[in-house]
Amino acid sequence: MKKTPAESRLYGIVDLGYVRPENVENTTTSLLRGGIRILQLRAKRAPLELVEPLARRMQMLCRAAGAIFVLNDYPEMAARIGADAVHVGQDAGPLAAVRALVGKDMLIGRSTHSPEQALAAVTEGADYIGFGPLFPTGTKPGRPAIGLQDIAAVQAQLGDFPMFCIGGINGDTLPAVLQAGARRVVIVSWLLQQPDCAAAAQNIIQTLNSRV
Ligand code: TZP
Repeated sequence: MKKTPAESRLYGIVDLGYVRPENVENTTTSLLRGGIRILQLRAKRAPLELVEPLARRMQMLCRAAGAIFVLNDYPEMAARIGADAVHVGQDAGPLAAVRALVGKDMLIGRSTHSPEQALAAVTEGADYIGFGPLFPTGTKPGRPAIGLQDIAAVQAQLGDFPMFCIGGINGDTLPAVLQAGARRVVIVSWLLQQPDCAAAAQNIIQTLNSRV
């Protein structure tokens, strides 16, 4: 049965901006141990010959844990390695073109930065969306923060469609994000920088499950 992102409230990203290639496997294992069931490899500016073996390894680890593995940015590679999902930005063109590359069974996620983009991505056939950055973040430098004010209205229009709020979310900002109507979040740098990221993920998931 196709795994669904809607089952997850916390989405993790192994970002090579924070994790050295030789630590990808350990970090993946820790995040999965912490209960994350949708996990992305984000490898901006890394050579493709480095990305593909890391993606294959993460796909195997995620599969063994029953988690969704998402490859950021590379639909052809995602198709080649049999990734569960591919995540693309606004610059990837129409989702129909991405769908043509990855086939009918792969999940497609799209980054969105406004209510209009969020609704458009869903109309175009995204299986989930990212919505943000809510706050300024060093993980996506130069991208203006969109704030919290549109979360509730967009989520209300989408029903329980999986919209993952993203950007600058951490243990301190999470309560305000939930208060603003978020049901699902992506946390990148904060989680990766915790001394025990499995325990940190577990705590966040508990908070999400009790508050949402
Ligand atoms: N897209 C919008 S914000 C962002 C991405 C990939 C980065 C979020 O990272 P962090 O470290 O959780 O702020």
